[in-house]
Amino acid sequence: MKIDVLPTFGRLTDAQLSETTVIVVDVLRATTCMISALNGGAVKVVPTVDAGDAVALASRLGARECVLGGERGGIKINGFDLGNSPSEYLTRTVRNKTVIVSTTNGTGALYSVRSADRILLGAMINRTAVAKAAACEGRDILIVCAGTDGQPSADDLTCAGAIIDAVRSFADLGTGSLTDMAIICENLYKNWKNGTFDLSSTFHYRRLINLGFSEDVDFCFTPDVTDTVPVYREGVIIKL
Ligand code: 3SL
Ligand code: MG
Repeated sequence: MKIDVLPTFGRLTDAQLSETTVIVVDVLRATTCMISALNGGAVKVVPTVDAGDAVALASRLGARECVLGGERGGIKINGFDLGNSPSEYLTRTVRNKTVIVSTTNGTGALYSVRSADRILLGAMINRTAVAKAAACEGRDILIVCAGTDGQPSADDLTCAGAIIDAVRSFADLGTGSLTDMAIICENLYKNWKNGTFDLSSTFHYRRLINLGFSEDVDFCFTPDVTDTVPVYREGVIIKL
């Protein structure tokens, strides 16, 4: 088994996506919110890149059926029901509803891998569960990070490293199993865990703190809160 990490999403070749288990990571905060929505009782999550598409889908389904969530620049989109804080998705608001979400980077990352055979959603809160599910698939693993505005984001790279570290409990990762980017991510995670790397100096992490979302950030970086592993298939996210 080989593990690679893409620091930002982009155009992916069929060769990168076939015979591969893809894990999409947007730890701050899109994939953490989507996992939380399923834990909050949502029937499914439908990600859209364009906010207008989200609104159009919501009006087709009707307000009784769905909840509209998402952000731009970290702030709730005007007219949407929810923003992009995990706590908003862990409430009765989403129970038995279809959650339609559009976010700055996370929904684009999902769309970019839509043709892959198997797509799982990863975050720190489900790092061991998603690592186990991916390892059990027995295929090579490609972790696709959402990044921030087209740039690599240290929060995602650290989370990717946390997932790789967890895969070690379920698969034999010998020399040569990890690409250099995967090795870098795993070391970043180890440094974060032992306190020698401080995420609070990094761009998106700091921006969320400055916007008043420090509780979100703390939750998003709490490992193994849940066993929920979402799978993204035919445009819809459900529990595996
Ligand atoms: O980029 C995204 O998809 C969001 O998760 C970004 S934010 O953390 O909500 O600002
Ligand atoms: Mg992010």
